[in-house]
Amino acid sequence: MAGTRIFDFDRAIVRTPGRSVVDGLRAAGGDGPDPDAILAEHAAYVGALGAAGLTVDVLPPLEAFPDAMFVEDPALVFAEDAILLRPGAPTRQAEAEAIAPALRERFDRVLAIGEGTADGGDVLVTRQSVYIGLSDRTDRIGAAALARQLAGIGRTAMIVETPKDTLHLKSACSLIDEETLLVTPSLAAAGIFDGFRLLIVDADELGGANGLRVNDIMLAGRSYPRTIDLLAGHGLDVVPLAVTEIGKIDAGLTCMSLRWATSG
Ligand code: CIR
Repeated sequence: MAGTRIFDFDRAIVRTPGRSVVDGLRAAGGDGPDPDAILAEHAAYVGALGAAGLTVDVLPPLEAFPDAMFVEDPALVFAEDAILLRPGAPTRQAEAEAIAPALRERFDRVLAIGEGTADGGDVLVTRQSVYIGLSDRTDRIGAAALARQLAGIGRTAMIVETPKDTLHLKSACSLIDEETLLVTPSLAAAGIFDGFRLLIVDADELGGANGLRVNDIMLAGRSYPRTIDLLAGHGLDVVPLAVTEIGKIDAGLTCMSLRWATSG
């Protein structure tokens, strides 16, 4: 299937969470997630991607890396190319090396950034450009290195600021369609998305800003009813998914997969 729209995908990679997910990074501390409940959330997510029409390859758990189920962070993928990133958290750095063989099996060309740090969660791909958010995980050197690799494959990068106190750029925004983004109030106020229509989540549903548009459906956190209404009001076919456990380790729906459209 050729991807005709930027959110059309037919393939995805995910990774089953290990029992060590209980030690996943979390900025605010607190209790770790329940590994069985995370498995259930993950299984529902994989099922939803399958129902949306994607073939989902499931990689095995990596117990040595508590956050390895968040495969979006160590790599960025497009129809023809993959780019290995350099995760900014010390405990996650080796995840890029760990996912490299799976990418080499599936992509003709696997590029890499050679310096700095950059997490895939800080990368928002739109039709016009690829936004790279500077954050505690993505530094200027890594962002510039990624921008150079993107230029080499014909994509324009825009380096922006991830809002303070936000883990990743995509913790605060999501692609809805070619012209529309779902954003937090602070990201809307930052004015970095000129030219897009913005759907702004309620101040008490900030976590709802991370959703995942896949083909004709929109995956959204079940804990965010007003965001679900907002998305449905925009005409989207919303599939609500439980995110309570992954939320305990600062994660949302985009981070659990790498998605792409095969070009053949
Ligand atoms: C971390 O702090 O790295 C993980 N506990 C959560 C990563 C979430 N990834 C994402 O938003 N792309």
